[in-house]
Amino acid sequence: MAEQDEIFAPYDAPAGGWGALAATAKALRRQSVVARGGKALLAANQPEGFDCPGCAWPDPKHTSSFEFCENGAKAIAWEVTDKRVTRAFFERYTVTELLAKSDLWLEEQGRLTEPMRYDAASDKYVPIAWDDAFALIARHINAMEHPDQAEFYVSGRTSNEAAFLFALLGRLVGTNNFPDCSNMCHEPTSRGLPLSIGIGKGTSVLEDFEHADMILNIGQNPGTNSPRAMGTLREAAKRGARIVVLNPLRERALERFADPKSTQDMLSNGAKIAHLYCQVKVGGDAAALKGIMKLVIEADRAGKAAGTGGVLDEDFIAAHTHGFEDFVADLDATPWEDIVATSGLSREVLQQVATIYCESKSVILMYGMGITQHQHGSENIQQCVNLLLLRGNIGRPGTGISPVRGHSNVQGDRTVGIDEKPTAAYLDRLGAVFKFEPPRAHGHGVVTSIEAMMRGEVRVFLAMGGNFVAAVPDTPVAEAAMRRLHLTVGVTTKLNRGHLVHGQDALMLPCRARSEFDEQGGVLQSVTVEDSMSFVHASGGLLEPASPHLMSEVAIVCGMAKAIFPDRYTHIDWDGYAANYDKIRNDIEAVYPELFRDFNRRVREPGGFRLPNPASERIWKTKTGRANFLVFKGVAEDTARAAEPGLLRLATLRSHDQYNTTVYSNDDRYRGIKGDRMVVFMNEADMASRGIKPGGKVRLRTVSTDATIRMVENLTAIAYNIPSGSVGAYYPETNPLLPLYHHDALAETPAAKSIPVIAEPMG
Ligand SMILES: Nc1nc2c(c(=O)[nH]1)N[C@H]1C(S)=C(S)[C@@H](COP(=O)(O)OP(=O)(O)OC[C@H]3O[C@@H](n4cnc5c(=O)[nH]c(N)nc54)[C@H](O)[C@@H]3O)O[C@H]1N2
Ligand SMILES: Nc1nc2c(c(=O)[nH]1)N[C@H]1C(S)=C(S)[C@@H](COP(=O)(O)OP(=O)(O)OC[C@H]3O[C@@H](n4cnc5c(=O)[nH]c(N)nc54)[C@H](O)[C@@H]3O)O[C@H]1N2
Ligand SMILES: [Mo]
Repeated sequence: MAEQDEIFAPYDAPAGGWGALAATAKALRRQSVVARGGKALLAANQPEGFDCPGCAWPDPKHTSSFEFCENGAKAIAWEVTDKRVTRAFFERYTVTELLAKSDLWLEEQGRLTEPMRYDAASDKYVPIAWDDAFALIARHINAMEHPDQAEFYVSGRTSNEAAFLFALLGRLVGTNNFPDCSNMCHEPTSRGLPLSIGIGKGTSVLEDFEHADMILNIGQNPGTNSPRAMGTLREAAKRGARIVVLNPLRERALERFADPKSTQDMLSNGAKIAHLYCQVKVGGDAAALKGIMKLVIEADRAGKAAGTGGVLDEDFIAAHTHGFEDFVADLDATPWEDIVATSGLSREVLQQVATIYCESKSVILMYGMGITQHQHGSENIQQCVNLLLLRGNIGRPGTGISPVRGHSNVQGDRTVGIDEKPTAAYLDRLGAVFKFEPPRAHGHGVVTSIEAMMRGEVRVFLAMGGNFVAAVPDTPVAEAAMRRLHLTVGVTTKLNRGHLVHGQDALMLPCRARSEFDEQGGVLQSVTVEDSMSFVHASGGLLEPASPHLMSEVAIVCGMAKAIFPDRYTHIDWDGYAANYDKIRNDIEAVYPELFRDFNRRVREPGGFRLPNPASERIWKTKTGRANFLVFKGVAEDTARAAEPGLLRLATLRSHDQYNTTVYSNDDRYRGIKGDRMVVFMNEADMASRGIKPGGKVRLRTVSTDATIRMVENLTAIAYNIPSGSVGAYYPETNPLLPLYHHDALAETPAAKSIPVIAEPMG
C-alpha cells in the first residue's frame, strides 16, 4: 500500500488555476529561459508572432493580449531552452552509451547545433558539413534500384511550405511513400469522415462554440492537450451550454477548470465544466452512441404517437441525407444488452444524454484520440456524424463535428500533399505545374512502411521531424526494421531515440524552430500553418536561432533536392524557393488554385483565411451527393480472441507533462501521479479478482493473434476510478504492447486506445 501512496494522491483542485501558473514558471526556470521564453510566450499565437507549436486549436479572432496556456508554455520553453548539444557532447558519448539514457534525459540535453553524421568506426556522431550531408543523401537515393525504396516521413510541426516541397521532392524521386504522424492520429478523420460528409475535416469554427446549447466531448483531453480550448469550454459552460463528456477517465479539467485570467475563478473553486460525465468503457463509444441514437428515435416515435410531434429534423433528413431507413433498421436490431455491456453505461445514463441532445437546438461534437485510435476508429466517427445528422446539427450556426487535431500543422501537411494515397487530381496538377509524370501507385503509410522495412524492401528513411521508432507500434520490431536501412536522416531540433536507432549511415540535420526568425536573402521569412478549423495563417519567429549553423526546414529540403537532381528538373528553382517563401506559396496556389486562391495576399490579412469547407455549407461532396447515415453492424471491436478470459482493454495515454514522445517530467498532475510513468491505472475490482494489490507490480501481456510475445513488466498498479474491464498506461512506454497489425481497417491507424491485454501480478 505504501508504494501507491508514494506516487499517487488524487487531485481535487480545479485544473488550470494556480497549479498551472506555478508549472509554467517552473518549466521556464528549468530550461533557464525566463527572459528569452517570456518574449517568446508573448509572441505565440499573436498576429505578428509565431504559431504555438503546442497544439492545433485555433486562436480567438480578436485577442491581442497574451493567451495563457501552461502546456503551450512548456512546449515553447522546451524549444527555446538555453541548453545546447554540441560536437563536444557527441565526442563524450558513444551511441551505445546514449541508448542507455532515458528519453527524458536525451531531449533535456538541449538543442542540436550543427549537422552530424554517424561514424561506425567510433560508434559516435561526428560533425559533417551541410553540403557533404546533402551529397550523402543524394548518393544513397541515386543508388536505389527502385524509388519505392525510400520513405518520406513527416511529423506535424512542419510548415506548409516545407511540407509542400518535401511532397514534391518525394514524387520527383518517384514514390508516394509518405508515412505521416497523421497515420497514427486523425487518419480515421481523413478517411472515415469523407464517406459521411464529403470532407475529412471538421465543420465547426470557434464562433459555433459561442452558440451551441450542447457540446459533446468524446475521447479528448483538452486540459492537457489543447488547453486553449478550455477557455472556450469554460465560456460555453458559464453561459449555460450543457457539456457532456464520454471518457473512461475523469479528466480533471473537464470537471472543473479555473481560468488564470479570471480573478473570480482564481479566488474560487473554478468553473464547473461537464454537466454530465459518462465513464464509458474503453472501446465502448460506438455502443454508447448507438444507444443514444436508439433513444432519440424512440423519443421521436413516442412524440408522434402522443401527437406532440417528433424530435428529428425531418426536412434536413429528407433534403440532405441518404441511408436513413437502413440506419434505423440496424438501430432497431441492436439489442440493449449488447449496448450496455460494451459501453459500460446504463440505459438511464444514456437516456440523460439523449434527453439533453433532444432539448438542444444546436449541438457540437468534439473528439480526439479516444475515438480515432481504435480498430473501428473510422466507424466511431461515422456514428458521431449519424447522431448529429438526426437533428440537422451540421452546417448551421452553433453546430458541427469538431475533430481536435494533434500537432500544430498536421492538418496543413496533409492539405499540401503529404499523403500516401494522393488523389489523381492532385497528381495531375502537380505534374502539370512542375512538368513531370508523378508516380500513380499508392505508397506506404506508417504501418505499411514498417512492414516493407521488415521485408528488406526499404533502404532510405528521411524524417521531417518526429520520433518515428518511439511513436510507432511494436517498438522492438520497429527498431529492428530501422537498423536494416542503408540511410536514416532526421531533420530535427532535439536529440531523441529516433536518431540513435539508425541505419548503416545516419544523419542528424538540425533546423530552426517556429519561435526563431528565419532570414533569407536579407528578408525575414514567414511560413504558414493550418489549424483544426481549417484556418491558414502566417507564422514568423522572433528569437535568435539556437545556433548560427542551423538551416530552415525549407532550405534543408531545397538542399537535398539540388543534390539529388544536379542536372534534372533544372526548371525548378530550388534556390529561389529557399530565398523567398512567397515563391513556394505561389506554386502551392498553382497546384491548388481553388483552395489557395490569392494565397500570398490573403495570408497577410490578420488572422489569415479559412479554406473552403463545403460540408459546413451543407454541400456534400460524397458519392450520393448527400450526407450519409452509415451503418456500423454490432457494437464491439472485433479483436480475435476477444473471448479470452480476463481480457482487459488498454488505452495508452499522454500525461500532463509530455508532448508525444517528449517527456517533460515523470509527473501527471491532474491524474495525481508523481515521479513515475511506469504505472497502470486499474479498476479496484479488476485488481482484486487478479490478486493485484494497490502499489503492487504488474505484468501486462498482449493477447496477440500472431506468435510474437508482447509484454511490459514492472508496472505499478494504481487503484483508480476507471470502468471495470478498462486499463490505462502511458505512451510511449507501453508501445511494445501494441501490435503492428492491430489497427483501424480503413485508415490503418494503430488501435492504441484499445489493446487487448491480460494483467498479472508479479513476484
Ligand atoms: N501537452 C500536450 N499537448 C498535445 C500533445 C501532447 O502529447 N501533449 N499531443 C498532441 C497530439 S499529436 C495529439 S493527437 C493530441 C492528443 O490529444 P487527445 O486527443 O486528447 O489524446 P489522448 O490524451 O491520447 O487521449 C484523449 C482521451 O481519450 C480518453 N480515452 C481513452 N480511451 C478511450 C475510449 O475508448 N473512449 C473514449 N471516449 N475515450 C477514451 C483518454 O482517457 C483521454 O482523456 O494532443 C496534441 N497536443
Ligand atoms: N501507444 C501510442 N502511440 C502513439 C500515440 C498514442 O496515443 N499511443 N499517439 C500517436 C500520435 S497521435 C502521434 S501524432 C504520434 C507522434 O509521433 P511524432 O510526431 O513522430 O513524434 P513527436 O514525439 O511529436 O516528435 C518529437 C520530435 O520532433 C522533433 N521536433 C520538434 N520540433 C520540431 C520542429 O520544429 N522541426 C523539426 N524538424 N523537428 C522538430 C524533436 O526532435 C522531437 O524530439 O505518436 C503516435 N503514437
Ligand atoms: Mo497526434
